[in-house]
This record gives sequence, C-alpha cells and structure tokens, in this order.
Amino acid sequence: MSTQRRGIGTTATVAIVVVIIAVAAVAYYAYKPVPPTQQSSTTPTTSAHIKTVNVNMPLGAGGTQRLNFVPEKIIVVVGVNNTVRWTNHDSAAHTVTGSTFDSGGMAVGANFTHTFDGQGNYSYRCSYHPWMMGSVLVRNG
Ligand SMILES: [Cu+2]
Repeated sequence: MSTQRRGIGTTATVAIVVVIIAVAAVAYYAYKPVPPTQQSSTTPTTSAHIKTVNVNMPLGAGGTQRLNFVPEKIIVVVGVNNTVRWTNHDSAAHTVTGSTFDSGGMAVGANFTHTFDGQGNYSYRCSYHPWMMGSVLVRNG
C-alpha cells in the first residue's frame, strides 16, 4: 500500500515539475528582455538616473598642507553624474566655497551636496585652509 502511494506521488511530482518547466519556458520567451544594443544609446534624462560623485576632506587636511580635497579635480557630465557630495572626514571644520556655491562651515562628519547644471570649470576652495583647492569640470552630456 505504502509502495503504491509512493509511486503515485512520484508520478505526480514529475508531472508538476514538467508543467513548471513548460510555464517557465513560455514565460521566458514571452518576456524576453530587450537586447542591450537597443538600450545603450538612451541618454538618462530623469534625476533618478543621475549619479552622485563623492569628494572627501581626509583626516588631517586641516593641519597638513600636502593634504587636499580627494579627489582634487573631478570631471562630471550633465545628466549623468553632475551631483557632487563633499564629506568632511577630518577632525577639523572645512568649507566648500566656489563662486556659485558655498557650503558654509562644515562640521566634522558633515556633508554638502551641489548639482552643477551648466558646463564650465568650477574651482573652489576651503575658506579656512588656503592650501585646500579643488575643481569640478562640468561637461554637457
Ligand atoms: Cu579646510
């Protein structure tokens, strides 16, 4: 009796697996992803696609003249990654001061974000430490 039941159970299991595989195969062909070649030329247009570039003030930058913003110079592209976030990892306060943007005093651990909408080379500095100077080169996408 128990042997017979096991036999029926195995047959039913095989049938279910076959059905699952068939459904999966149909689903795969019905919802085949768009080939990458058709997506690669699409330019991201919404802010949801814009990546943020990170720049740091490293530990010791406030007291060591060879230390600076990291990276010191960056290149960003409008519509792709033109949002920049500076984070103060130092034990001293700093600023990110440019002609069109200014973080004001940034305490330890603070961050400041700015989105660059137009092309140009935007230099900036820390108003507390004259050796700290960086730049953001903005290109149109
Ligand atoms: Cu500084």
